Amino acid sequence: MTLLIPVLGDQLSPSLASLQNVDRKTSVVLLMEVWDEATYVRHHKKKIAFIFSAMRHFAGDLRTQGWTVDYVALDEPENTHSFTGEVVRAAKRHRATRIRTVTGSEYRVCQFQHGWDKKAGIPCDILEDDRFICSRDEFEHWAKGRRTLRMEYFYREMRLKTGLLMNADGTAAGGQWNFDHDNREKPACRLNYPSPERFNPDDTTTDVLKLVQHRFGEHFGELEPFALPVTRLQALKALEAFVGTSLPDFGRYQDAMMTEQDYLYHSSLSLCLNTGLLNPLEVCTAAAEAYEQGDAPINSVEGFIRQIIGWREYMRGMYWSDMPRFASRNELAAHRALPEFFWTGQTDMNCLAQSIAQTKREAYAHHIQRLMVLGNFALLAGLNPQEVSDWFLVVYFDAFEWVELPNVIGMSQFADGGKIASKPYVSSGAYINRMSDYCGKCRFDVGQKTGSEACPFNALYWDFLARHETRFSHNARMKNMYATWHRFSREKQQEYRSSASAFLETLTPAAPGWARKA
Ligand code: FAD
Ligand code: DLZ
Ligand code: SF4
Repeated sequence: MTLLIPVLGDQLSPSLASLQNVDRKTSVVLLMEVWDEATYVRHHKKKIAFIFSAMRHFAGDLRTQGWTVDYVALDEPENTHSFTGEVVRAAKRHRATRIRTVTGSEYRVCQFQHGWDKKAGIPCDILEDDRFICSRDEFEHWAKGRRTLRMEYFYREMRLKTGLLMNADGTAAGGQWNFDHDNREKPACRLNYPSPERFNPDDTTTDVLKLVQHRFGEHFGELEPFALPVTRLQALKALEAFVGTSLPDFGRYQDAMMTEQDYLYHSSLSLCLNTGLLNPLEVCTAAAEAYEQGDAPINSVEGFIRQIIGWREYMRGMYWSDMPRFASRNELAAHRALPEFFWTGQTDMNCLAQSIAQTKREAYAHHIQRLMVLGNFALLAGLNPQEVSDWFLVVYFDAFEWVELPNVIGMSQFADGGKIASKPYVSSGAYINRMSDYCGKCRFDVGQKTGSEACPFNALYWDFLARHETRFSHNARMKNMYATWHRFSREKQQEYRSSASAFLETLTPAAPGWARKA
């Protein structure tokens, strides 16, 4: 009897449920590089290289631990290039009598897994993914009967559940659940910024880089230099470096954006978390220990832990609560095509040009660049949320549908009608100017409100509010904005709206085929 254990590209954890309590001698672990996964959207070259290299290293680690690993490389002639095709082929090759797999993180992949038993003609056990802090059932239970599903309340439950940053008497460490009001600073220009721990490519990664350049050379983004962590050991080093150097200032500079400082005080650990090289609880425990030892302040540590046990877990729950409909939600009826500059980076709007150039170079932008520059622009301009979502899924090294979709469709584009965000994340140029150094080097003037020299965010902001007045004017958190809008004269309102229209007409739509094959 042979047990076949398919391990997917984001399941690279030694603690994976399917690898526990089985006899290694009668099991074969299957890892598959398949064309379908690398091209269902045309992922950033760095992202493909990261996943393939991490998969190959993980296979090596498993072999060292005594597992038999069947690794199907992309260029293997018999490769059918789909998960299902490879599972069926491997089941035959190894005369497998049973399949044991951990449920895929994405709806699309789960659909495939549910067909494996029939297609391979043997039973297939699909195990829960216990690398999350909150199971899907637990989230459903939390959500049941609640009128609104706000992250903050979910987060408090996760604090209680994990005991992270909790005092012995059950109160929150530091006397508050949330320290965000301390977290809005912009760093002085001449500070010495930390940079994340990076690693020279070894022979395995060098082979992968050649393969990706050869097979995916047309995909978006720059492949080299490539220095991402690709093993668990490297991921642990990156975590240690983050906790030692960036975590203490993570909180106060969390919302800041600086030219050529791609990471600022952010961890860039999302790719390690999302592929399983790091476990969310070990990352949070390392941060909590830094607080307990007096090495990092509470506002930083609480803010960081909230992102992981709060936002990350909450987004997963929200994704599963509304799939598959979530993917096609478009509550604000936004239909404008994604502009070409999202792919080329060629725009005079410096905040967007900087964020896109960095995305091309690193396959990374931090949260505020994603939310308040790129997402903000897309929402104000009324871009189609599915095209925006495809862009985000392609370009970031941490983009897997279960976390990308709720962040884009829900949090950023309000296309879920406000299930995730209590109000749309929109701002004029003033916010970007306050939190970044982008505006000083922009050809547009952030101080001008309308006209061809004015920062486009200014007119777009008021145009958005006017377009959606019926929906948002009764939102308590937006009353002040509408009060200001109504204080404007009719002529001024008209000027804003015409200025926004004139700007929107200058946008060139992207040619089809950038995100998905035309
Ligand atoms: P840090 O700032 O160091 O935060 C620590 C960790 O917290 C991250 O590594 C991540 O695991 C978690 N985290 C923080 N915010 C969120 C969030 N909103 N949702 C889920 N986890 C969060 N995150 C992804 O992992 N994949 C995506 O595809 C993705 N797409 C996004 C799209 C948009 C429009 C927005 C607004 C956010 C998106 N995020 C996504 C969330 C967040 O921007 C990234 O997790 C973060 O920028 C990753 O960088 P970091 O590791 O340096 O994060
Ligand atoms: C994103 C990705 C890519 C580019 N390639 C592969 C691959 O060849 N093999 C694999 O197992 N996984 C890959 N992935 C991740 C999957 O698309 C998907 O996100 C995960 O299986 C989770 O559902
Ligand atoms: Fe962006 Fe406007 Fe500032 Fe230019 S002026 S960088 S477009 S916010």
